[in-house]
Amino acid sequence: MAEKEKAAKKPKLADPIAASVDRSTQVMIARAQELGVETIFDRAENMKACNIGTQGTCCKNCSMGPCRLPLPKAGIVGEDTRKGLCGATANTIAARNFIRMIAGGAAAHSDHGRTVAEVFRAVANKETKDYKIKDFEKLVAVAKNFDIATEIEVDGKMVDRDLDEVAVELSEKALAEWGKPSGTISGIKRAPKARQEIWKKMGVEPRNIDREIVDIMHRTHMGVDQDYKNLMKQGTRCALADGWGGSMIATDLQDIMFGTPSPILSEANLGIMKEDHVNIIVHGHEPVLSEMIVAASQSVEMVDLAKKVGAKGIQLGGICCTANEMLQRHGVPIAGTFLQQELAIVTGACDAMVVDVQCIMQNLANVAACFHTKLITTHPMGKMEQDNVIHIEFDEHHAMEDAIRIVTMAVENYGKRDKEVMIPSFKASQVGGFSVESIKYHLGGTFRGTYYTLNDNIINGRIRGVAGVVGCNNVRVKHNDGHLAVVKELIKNDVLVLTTGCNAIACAMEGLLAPESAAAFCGPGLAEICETVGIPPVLHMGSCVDNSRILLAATEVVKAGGMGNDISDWPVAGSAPEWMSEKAISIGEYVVASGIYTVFGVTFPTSGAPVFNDYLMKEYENIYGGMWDFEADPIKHAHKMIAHIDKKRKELGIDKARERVMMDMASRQALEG
Ligand code: BF8
Repeated sequence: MAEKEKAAKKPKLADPIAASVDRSTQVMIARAQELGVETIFDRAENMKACNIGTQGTCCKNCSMGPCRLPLPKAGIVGEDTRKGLCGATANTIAARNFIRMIAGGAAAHSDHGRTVAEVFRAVANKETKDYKIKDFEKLVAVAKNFDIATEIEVDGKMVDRDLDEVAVELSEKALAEWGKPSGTISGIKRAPKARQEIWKKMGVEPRNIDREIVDIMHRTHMGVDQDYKNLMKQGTRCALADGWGGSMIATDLQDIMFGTPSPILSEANLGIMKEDHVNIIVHGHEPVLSEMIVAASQSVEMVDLAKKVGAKGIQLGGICCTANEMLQRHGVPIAGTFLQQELAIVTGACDAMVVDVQCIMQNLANVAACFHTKLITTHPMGKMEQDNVIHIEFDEHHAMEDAIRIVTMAVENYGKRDKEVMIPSFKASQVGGFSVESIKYHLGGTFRGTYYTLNDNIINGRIRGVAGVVGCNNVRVKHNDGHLAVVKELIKNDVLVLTTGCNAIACAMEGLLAPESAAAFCGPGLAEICETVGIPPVLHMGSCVDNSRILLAATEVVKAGGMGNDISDWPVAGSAPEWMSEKAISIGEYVVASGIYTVFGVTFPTSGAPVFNDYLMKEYENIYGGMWDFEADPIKHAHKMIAHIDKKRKELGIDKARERVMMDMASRQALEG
């Protein structure tokens, strides 16, 4: 083959500087390329996304297709006559695809919730000694949400009910949420009354979690629902079953068993790995596994074993939402975001990577094969076909035993490192662990235990509004660029940011989760609040299932008063600047249907069906008070959110207060000058 032809066939390599804004990621992409190890960044250079699929108008729900309905270059002029073989319109195809994404996302979050509920049932029935109830106060609070009696009458007096009994009843009632034959899921009762009325009127109250997912798979089968509005109604019902159901149960029961998070200091980025320690990276989503790995790796027995093999200790680190779970409850440092998973192995210092479910790239096995790293799958649902992957199935009935086996394997692998270790030195300090309960305490001021002070500072204009910025990385855009640009623009404009998922990790790596960042990045009003209270301007609220915490925080704001009677009334907006997963679509839909205007970046999967797209982005506001939006440019993205926040301030009549605060600040600065 001629040299020229050979060069033409050689796969392209990513430009590390163009691929990420994060220096450790840039360094490690270059290192991978130097070692000839392929990563997702290189693959993205060689495989382009399909335009029609990206726009949501490719139907492959039967074998007569796929029917592809590309958007004409000049847009739709006149009537949209595009249709598939069966006659399905672009709206029908895009709506079917969209709600199938919701079903996928809701299934992932909710099945995680089911696993947690099953472990909780084993705890309640004393079938496992490895897990215990840590937060009894939360047990009682959650039980009340399920209408479980927490007091009983004895001799005419009300006394506390036995908490073991309460736990057993709660475990049964929680598990029933997946399949109860009548009624609606319990979680929706926690939303403001006005919101519940909207859901009732629209007929979108979820019946049970599993049913809403199955319903979507049925109605999107060839030849069933062919009305995009009706399809979306079910999409909403399913997404609400995720946010106010499966995800919320996951968060609540995890808090009961593993502890409700409160602010905790830690670090983030690949620089948390240590050359002279055994490094174990835990990656995935379900904390039932990582809780045991944390305990096992801190045990004297395991630390002694590590010392015996010549290491100074055991360094745990997390990737993806497992990282967020271990951070918020134990302060375990975060090694990186979704896009850094392969790079953690490329350091040459990862002695074991332990994975469970969701957001785990199959290419990890190929990368691990180039190093000494043991890649261990632990979930019956998440195996890999490659021969070098070890499967150790994790079970709550012998959880600690499994964890010790895994940690021992990592320790014994320490001496087998076969490539020069290269750990980038970059890492940042962070404070994580802001639950609904701990925010209440922090912002409570003299009125400890309420959101009154937060409301007060929104009303007086120091805080312009609140934004939930969440979601994934997407290799189609520069890693972390969108996340950081959106968040920095928001806090610069006095918008307090609540974050979860990979956005939280991106912010942590940039130092935005450290209280000192307030002085450097915030507008004067938000900086003043953060400095007075001692919080960062970006509050880490956990993993992606913990977006349920954001729903409940929004509800607390409504309850605290002064800003309308529904979530859609107050100055709040949502964002996922670099989304990629089906879970993000499910989250987006339940957030929007809960009344929050939400902007997505990168691309939007209904853009090929303009009528349906407008339904989500315009008509939705009249139905739910919240609506979808799309903006790829991060600064415009942030300003769309700020414009919505300002619109809500105006509607509430609190826009003048903010002008006064700004004037005060200006006059103060003039005086100081
Ligand atoms: O559930 S943000 S890339 S890690 S899907 Fe995945 Fe997206 Fe990260 Fe957590 Ni959420």
